[in-house]
Amino acid sequence: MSFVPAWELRAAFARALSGMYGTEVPAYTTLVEVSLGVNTDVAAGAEDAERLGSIARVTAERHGAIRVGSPAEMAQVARVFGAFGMYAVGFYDLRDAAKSSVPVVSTAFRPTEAEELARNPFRVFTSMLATDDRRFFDPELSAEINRFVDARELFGAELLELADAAIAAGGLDSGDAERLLELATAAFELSAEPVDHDWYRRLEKISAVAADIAGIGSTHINHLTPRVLDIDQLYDRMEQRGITMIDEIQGPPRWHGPDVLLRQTSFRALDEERTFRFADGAVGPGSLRVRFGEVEARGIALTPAGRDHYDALLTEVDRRLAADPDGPAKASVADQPDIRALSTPRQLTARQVWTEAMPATEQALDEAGMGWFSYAVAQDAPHVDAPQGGEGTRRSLSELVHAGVLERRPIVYEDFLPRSAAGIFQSNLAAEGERDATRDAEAYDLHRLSELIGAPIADPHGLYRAERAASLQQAAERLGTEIT
Ligand code: OOG
Ligand code: NI
Repeated sequence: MSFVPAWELRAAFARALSGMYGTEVPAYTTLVEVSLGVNTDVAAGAEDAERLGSIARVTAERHGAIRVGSPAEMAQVARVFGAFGMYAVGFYDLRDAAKSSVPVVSTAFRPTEAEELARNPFRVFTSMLATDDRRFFDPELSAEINRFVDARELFGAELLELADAAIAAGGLDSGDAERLLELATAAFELSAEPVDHDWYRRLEKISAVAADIAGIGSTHINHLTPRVLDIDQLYDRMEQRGITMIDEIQGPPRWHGPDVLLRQTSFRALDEERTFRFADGAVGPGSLRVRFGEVEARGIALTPAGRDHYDALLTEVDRRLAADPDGPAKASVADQPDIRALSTPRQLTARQVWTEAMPATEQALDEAGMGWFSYAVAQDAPHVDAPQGGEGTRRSLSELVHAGVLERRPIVYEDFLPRSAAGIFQSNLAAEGERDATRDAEAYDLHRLSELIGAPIADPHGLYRAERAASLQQAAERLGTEIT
């Protein structure tokens, strides 16, 4: 029997979910095909196409999303994903994300080390229903939801035990590995169990997300997102295939400068047939929209300063759009492909704002302290004098980069954007739902969520900072000089 390490389990898990999802949602298969075509073309067309990730990594790369109903369920999710070397990173409060708030707080489970990400970067955005948020749920309904959630079982004892064993050993023997994969994949399948009609519809009135999470006895992957190297081209090709995408590509605009953070787009959920159980006990067919398709392009991670700048630019885009809802004339910001998603007033405005105010090269982004980069000794690096003691043992980073001794490499953004996430949630909402903004919001942050689920949640910036520091440490050792 051979031992299967966590990263191989993770790669196999992503593949198994992809296989399962493809049979359940045929449009996903089209999306994966088109993504593959775009990636192959981009990789063949540009020398630096793999600067933000090898083609092997990007082709296998997926993120999924699940939603659960309580801290106890979140804690179990942490065990299941822990088996695959995926750990909670980041905190997202989607209750407050501009205009489209939903009653959840979220984190993402993903590998945290550069080497593990390079092997397989599978990640799952995981949301927890905030049943104690009085803007959405009154105390009675909240108690009813909690009772319902506490009584169900998302993950069986065998799965959790195997997960714990995998965490303890950093992997499993092949027999157990297979069983773990089978049980974990099945736990995220859409269940065929009849849906309690009245309960589901009652929750749906408050929020479709609440119904999706607490209206049924199981959870499910609600989308699985491939990564593409050119999302504008993908958008165009999907529309040519007759799949209507949402109006916009979310996140940064397309522009001539470096790609940063995350750009995403999606297509709406389709109605899927489900069985309902009615109040009189009768069972009958119906339909629900719970799943959708999404695709993403990833860029350079921004530092806190870069992120503040990004957020300020978003605010500026909103401000200009409020003043001029049509946006600038297309011709004034054009020189881009003729794609519907790039011609909306928001995109045109964003492009204009970015051209005015965003550092337009990787070097400028780094020098402004806005992007996360790592540094490696260049292959053809000019000779660095051996340190002579005193001042001579130190070299400044910018001096070494300018001299061509160190090469700057972008660190890819491995996380999510709350505003895009809230937008993505809308992909499967038919109605806004009801809420009373005057009632109390529960205060949640990374630490509170971490305490509730009894597992640490890493700060994304801490991880990017550590990757940068490790690269500098390694370079300093190779050069035999201190880098300041
Ligand atoms: C998660 C939405 C967030 C993304 O890519 O931002 C997300 C959900 O709909 O449950 O997946
Ligand atoms: Ni997503």
